[in-house]
Formats: sequence, C-alpha cells, structure tokens
Amino acid sequence: MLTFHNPLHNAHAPVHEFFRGERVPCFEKPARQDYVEQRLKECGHALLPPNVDSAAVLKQIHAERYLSFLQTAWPQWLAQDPANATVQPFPSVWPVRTLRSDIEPANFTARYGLYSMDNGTPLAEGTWAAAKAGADAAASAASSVASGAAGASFCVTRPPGHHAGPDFMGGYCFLNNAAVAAQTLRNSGMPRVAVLDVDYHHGNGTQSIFYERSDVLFISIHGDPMTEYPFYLGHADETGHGAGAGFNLNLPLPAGTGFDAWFAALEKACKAILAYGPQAVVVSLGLDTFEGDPISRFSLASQDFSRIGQRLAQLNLPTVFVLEGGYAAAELGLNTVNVIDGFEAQGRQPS
Ligand code: SP5
Ligand code: ZN
Repeated sequence: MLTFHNPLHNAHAPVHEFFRGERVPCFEKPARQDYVEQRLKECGHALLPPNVDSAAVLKQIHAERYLSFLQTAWPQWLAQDPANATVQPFPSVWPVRTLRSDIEPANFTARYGLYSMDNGTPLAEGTWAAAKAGADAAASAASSVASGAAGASFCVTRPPGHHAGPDFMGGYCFLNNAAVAAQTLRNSGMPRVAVLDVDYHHGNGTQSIFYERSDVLFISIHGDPMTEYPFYLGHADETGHGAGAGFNLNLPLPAGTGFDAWFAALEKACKAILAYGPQAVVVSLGLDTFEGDPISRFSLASQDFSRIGQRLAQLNLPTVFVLEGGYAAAELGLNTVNVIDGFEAQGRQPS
C-alpha cells in the first residue's frame, strides 16, 4: 500500500470549538495525525509527500466562490480588524430558508456563515494551507492507484473532508478529500467509482457532491441522523436524484450499535458496490465508530478494525483510503493501522 500524508496538517490548529454553549478544546487536533503517522512508521509503512496538485480537481467538486473565500479567509479576517490576529473567528449567522445566498455580504462573519453549515468548523491562520495540502495528498493517493503504480493507497490527512459540500464547510471539514480522490479516479478514465463512507457521521458533503451523478456511487454507514450529527441528511430514503437516482445508499444505524450489526451493514454495502461494478473504491475512513470515541456512540473495538480491512480487501478492487474522523487520538493510530494491515494481510491470502 502506498501511503501519502499531509505534511502541512499542523498548520490547521484552531484552539476552541463550542460544546453546550461553552468553549472547549478542539477534538479535531494535530495530535490525531501524529498518532497515525507514529503507528504507521512503527509498522514499517513509509510516508510519501503529495506529488499531485489538486487545484483543477477542486474546481470540479467545489464552487469557485467557496474556494476563493477559503483561500483568503484569514487575510479577510485580519482586514476586518488587525487585532483579530490573536482571536479565532466563528460564524454566528446563516442564510437558512427564505434568506439570500446568491449575494456575498461585505461583512466577514456573514460570508463565513454563508459558506458554513455549523459553528463547529473553526478556522485558523493555516487552514487553507493544511486543507489544500490534504487535498493534494488525496489526489496523489488516487493517482497512484489510477496509474496502476499501486493496487491500494492511503491518504493520511487532517482536517477531514466528508462533511464539506460543493460550497460549504462543516463538521471540521473544508475540502472534500474523498470527493477529490473519486473525481481524480474518474478523470483517469475509469467509468464508475464507488465511495464507501464508514465514518460514524453521515458523509453529507460527499453525498451532495455526487447526488445527481451516476458515475460515482455513494454509500454511507453511520449514526442515525434523527439523533446524530449532521442531523439534516443521511436518511435511508435518500437514493439519488435525476441521473443519480439509484446511486446513493444510506445505511443509518442507531446510536449504541455494536460490531455485529455494523458488520451486517458493511456486508450490504459490499454487495451494492459489487452490483455497481466500479473500477475502483474510495473509502472515507473515519475511526470514530470506536467504542472509546469521545463524541460518537457506536461500540467497535480495536480488533474489529482489522476485520473491516479484511472485508474491504475481499472486494478485490483498486482501493483508496482517505482518513476522516476519529477523536480518541491516542488509539487512532492502532485503529487506523488495524484497517490497513487487515486489508494487506487479506490481500496476501488466496480468497
Ligand atoms: C469528520 C467528523 O467526524 N466530523 C464530526 C463533526 C461532529 N461535530 C459535532 C460535534 C458535537 C460534539 N458533541 C460532543 C458530545 C460529547 N459527549
Ligand atoms: Zn465522524
């Protein structure tokens, strides 16, 4: 497995997020990737820097005005008041139903709200640099599989990406790395690509990016949005629209779900992937299904992640893994590398 990492992830280090009206330390912190890298190195995996510029692919999946906002957000924040250099911005107003989102307000906080789905996606000075390098790492991982240089690859990155939609950030995500990987595979000439999202939270951004397309099948296994973030998308009746009708599959599970029921959903997802007949699979690899995760409510154990990797290898398809969530930082390395090593061990066995 070729493993690409985001060498600039540390540049994205906001300090606070909100929880029950109070500011608390960010769950999505640089130590997450550090733990994954440490474990990968201990297990003999080399880490490669990105070797592909994702700029053109980003324009295929995100709106130009959103990319412009994100790229210049920090200078815009400082332009509002130089004293902002030492404080962290948050959105506080959003253009919900009946309000206009076609006009970009001049006020920075208003623009921040226009391009956000929540107040849980804090920006920092280095957010664009980190997010862009992560998208480059995702494009690199996908390119290595598209060219045949690798049968499988892994993009180790943060901030995560699957909540980021065509023109908004959300859920700690800014650029949709899994969508970058899927679009890169499509651009290489593969007619059909499947995205399987196993993060605890529904991959609303990825779903929305591909919702009206038949060339990318999106499947997600996640906490039921009736009670779990992102709340407003991820129900089983969302099956795609227009040309994309029939090419979206949501498998919501109740909070508290354990491995057996989770694995049964994975089995359904694998059958749907094989029925679609893709040339490659992108796995949005969130590890927040872990029993020790501080913000999620499934109860998978560390050894369960090896079985997930094994099952995914049995699809016998070119595969690109992209790191998403997982907030039990100290266990994130073990859980992530269990998936990767389970996948590789299975690949060495006759199936
Ligand atoms: C990529 C990803 O996993 N994003 C998740 C975003 C979740 N945002 C909502 C966080 C709510 C935190 N609730 C804390 C509950 C502690 N018991
Ligand atoms: Zn998540």
